[in-house]
Amino acid sequence: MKRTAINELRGRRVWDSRGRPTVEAEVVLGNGAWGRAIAPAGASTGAGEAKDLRDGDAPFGGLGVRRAVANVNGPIRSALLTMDVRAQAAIDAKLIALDGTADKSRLGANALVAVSLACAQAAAAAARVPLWRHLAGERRIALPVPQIQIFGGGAHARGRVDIQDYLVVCPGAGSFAEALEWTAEVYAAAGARLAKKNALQGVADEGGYWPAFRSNEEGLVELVGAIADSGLKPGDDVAIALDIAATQLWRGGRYHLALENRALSADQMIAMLLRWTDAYPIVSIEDPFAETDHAAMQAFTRAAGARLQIVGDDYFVTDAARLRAGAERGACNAILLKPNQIGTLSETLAAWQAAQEAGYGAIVSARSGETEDVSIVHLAVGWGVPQLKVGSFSRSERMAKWNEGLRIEEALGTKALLYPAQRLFGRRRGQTPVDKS
Ligand code: 2PG
Ligand code: MG
Repeated sequence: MKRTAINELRGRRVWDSRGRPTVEAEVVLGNGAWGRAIAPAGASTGAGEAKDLRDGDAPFGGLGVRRAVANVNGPIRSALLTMDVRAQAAIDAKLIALDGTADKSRLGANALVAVSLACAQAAAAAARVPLWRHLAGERRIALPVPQIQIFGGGAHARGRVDIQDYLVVCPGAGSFAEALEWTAEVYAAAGARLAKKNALQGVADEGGYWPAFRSNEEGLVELVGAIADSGLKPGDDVAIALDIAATQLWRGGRYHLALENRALSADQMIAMLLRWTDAYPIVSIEDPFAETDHAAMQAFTRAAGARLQIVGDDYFVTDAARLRAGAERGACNAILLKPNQIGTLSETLAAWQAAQEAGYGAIVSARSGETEDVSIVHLAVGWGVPQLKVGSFSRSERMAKWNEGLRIEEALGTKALLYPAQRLFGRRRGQTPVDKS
């Protein structure tokens, strides 16, 4: 048996951060090196996403993964045994062909992504390097800018507020470690503010506070207040990013803000977001419009794309072809990269490459249902993706990933350079545009 050949592949059911079943895959090589990975799961999923295979019957609300695990232990195992684990593209091509569907629904994107990532982990283990180094080779490396949720809403907090994620980024931080320090202060300050006004209802699915706001805009006011309470400068030190997840609000041609008891047309929604962008230090907005509302996505990008990062999540679903089509029509200027949205590592990489070719920004992102698996941090660093979003600053499925970033920054030593956030967000209103060279 060749040292790097796949000698064993096992699938098993484990549990995610919402207490729901998910798929873990473990790959063992001829030389005994091994890799393991766990599929995450979304709650606000795009219609174009690859499909998890769920049992659909009795236990766990139909979310069981008996069939997906059986696919790992049956057909996927048979197809991959003896393959060289270093041939990630060939492995992923085999997985895609074996599944044979456009949306990975036969074997399940949850089965495929766990296996694909476990193979990458095993290949890194065989080379005796961490996954980020295995992916980067000798390329110069920098840590990504963290995007961290402070308040959670939408599908992650039973719709208590309409906006799904109120996040912070730290354009003024000099390192990954410093960005986390500032975020820790802002997170604590935000919790204290909510508790004081009796608006704290616990934490939402990604660890951000579950807030009892009276309007969606109140979240922006509180976030700016929390940044200032921390002794940091809103906008310069710490700025705001939003994920509207607007597909969730879209019914009958209007955007429904249930909290405010009103429904906006696309034009009214554009006007509201532009007003917010003028009034608050917002540098990035994700899924500002529904995944099918191309006209609004284009109009908003035309109106605000020069000063705002506009991110397609449900809109692009980590699909290189969708990204290219979006770039063609001038919609958004950045993409969210989630491996389980498309199913394999190689397809995720293709989406990142397509983004670079189109001059789009990119953010590697976790899902709302996560685990102790920290592979995505390694993907962001190893591929040189400039931003990373893994939810809030509490709960260990989130903190495991921030902590892994700290370890990588330490391993890089003096070579650790945060991607200059000023470069990413320098087009923000009031700032001199920064030369991209
Ligand atoms: C998103 C993600 C993570 P979900 O919309 O960006 O915040 O949520 O995993 O539920 O799709
Ligand atoms: Mg999103």
